[in-house]
Formats: sequence, C-alpha cells, structure tokens
Amino acid sequence: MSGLTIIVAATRSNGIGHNGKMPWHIPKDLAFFSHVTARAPPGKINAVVMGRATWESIPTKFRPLRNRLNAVLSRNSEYPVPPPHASLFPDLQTAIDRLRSRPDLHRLFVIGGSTLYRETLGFGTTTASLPSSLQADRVLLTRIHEPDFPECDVYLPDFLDVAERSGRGGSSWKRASHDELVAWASLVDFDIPEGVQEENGVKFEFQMWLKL
Ligand code: FOL
Repeated sequence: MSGLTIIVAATRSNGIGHNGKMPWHIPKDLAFFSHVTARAPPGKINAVVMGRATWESIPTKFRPLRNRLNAVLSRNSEYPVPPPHASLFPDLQTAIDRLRSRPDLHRLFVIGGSTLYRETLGFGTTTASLPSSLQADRVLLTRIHEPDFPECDVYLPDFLDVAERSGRGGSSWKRASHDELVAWASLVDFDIPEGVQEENGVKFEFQMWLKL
C-alpha cells in the first residue's frame, strides 16, 4: 500500500507562507516539486492532496497541477473545483480512501497548507489523533537556510525538533542520504543537486526525511 509523502519548503524557523503565498521565489524548487509530484511509471498517476487555501494559492494557469490527480479539501461542498482533473473532498480520510481505491494510483503527496501538514504529521488539533494510515511516513523538505523570512505567518509544525539540531536523528524521523532521495524520486529529466544551493539570493537544500 502506498504511503503518504509530505512535500514542503520551509525556513529554519519552519515558516512556509505569508499573506496566502510563499514569500520567496525559487524556480529550481518549484521545478523539483513539479517533477517529483508528477513522475509516475507508465499507466500510473500520482495524487496531490491540498487544502482549499493552498489550491487558491496556485496560479490559475498552473491549476489543476498537470499530470496529477488534484484533490482539494473543503467542508463547503459547493466549492467549485474543475473536473475531471481536480476533485473536491470534505476531509482527508475521504480523499485518501477514494484515491487509494484507484488501481492506477502511484504515490500520494500532501502539498499543504499548514492545517494539512499538522494533521498528517500527527499534530492533531483535536485530542483524537489520526489513524497511522493517514500519517505521513516521508517528508520531502526543501530547507530554506537563509534568509529567514520573519514575515511568515503560517508554519510547519516542528516535526524534527531535536533530531535535526543534534544531527544524529534523535526522535521519530531520520534523514535519508542524498542518494536515497535521488533513488526514490527516480527523475529522468531533473538532476537533484546535493548540498546547499543558491537562487535569487536564497540558500536552500533538498532533504528527505523518513519516519522511523
Ligand atoms: N514544496 C516545495 N518544495 N516547494 C513549494 O514551493 C511547494 N509549494 C506547495 C507545496 N509544496 C511545496 C504549494 N504551493 C505551484 C504553486 C504553488 C504551490 C505548489 C505548486 C505550481 O505552480 N506548480 C507548478 C510549477 C510551476 C513552475 O514550474 O513555475 C507545477 O506544475 O507543479
């Protein structure tokens, strides 16, 4: 059964957005996002699951994200999303059950925003936590090293906590090697660079984290 992969770009303070958009412009990261989430074997397709606000943050000319099943979550059953490549679901459970019932599904990605990241990382806003089948087992993290973008008003929960700072992987997540990332992504037309990159004055790094 296919797991659940979070893909996110976050600063060292875990900032992910400001005023409904991302406060940086990193074309290489968007290209990485696009290639990784779209790449599937012949006859298969990936799904991207997102909250309503994240859907609205994608430029209209890029949505629905092409070559991917777009699943948008909203409690408003009248919210308009264009079929057949985008579908509306009332909640994460319903979306994931439906997507996993498709024989042509390859991988499932959670692409934001903060509410969905929190939920799938098991930081439930309610006391009842999610079944493990709805929790992310992999995080593709584009870590933005600098600048810090202090204007951010939405955050990724600090899922790495002690692990990243100690460099040893202390708690429930372990950093995969660059080779593991490259092997898992198995991109044909995109070379994932290793180490800290710089574009538009922003320093960033492609990382993959696995749940222990
Ligand atoms: N993960 C990472 N690593 N970077 C991100 O920017 C990111 N963004 C979201 C979720 N996870 C992410 C949500 N926001 C597009 C725009 C915003 C967005 C996600 C995707 C978008 O327009 N994507 C196009 C590529 C556009 C381009 O190449 O300029 C796509 O085809 O995926």
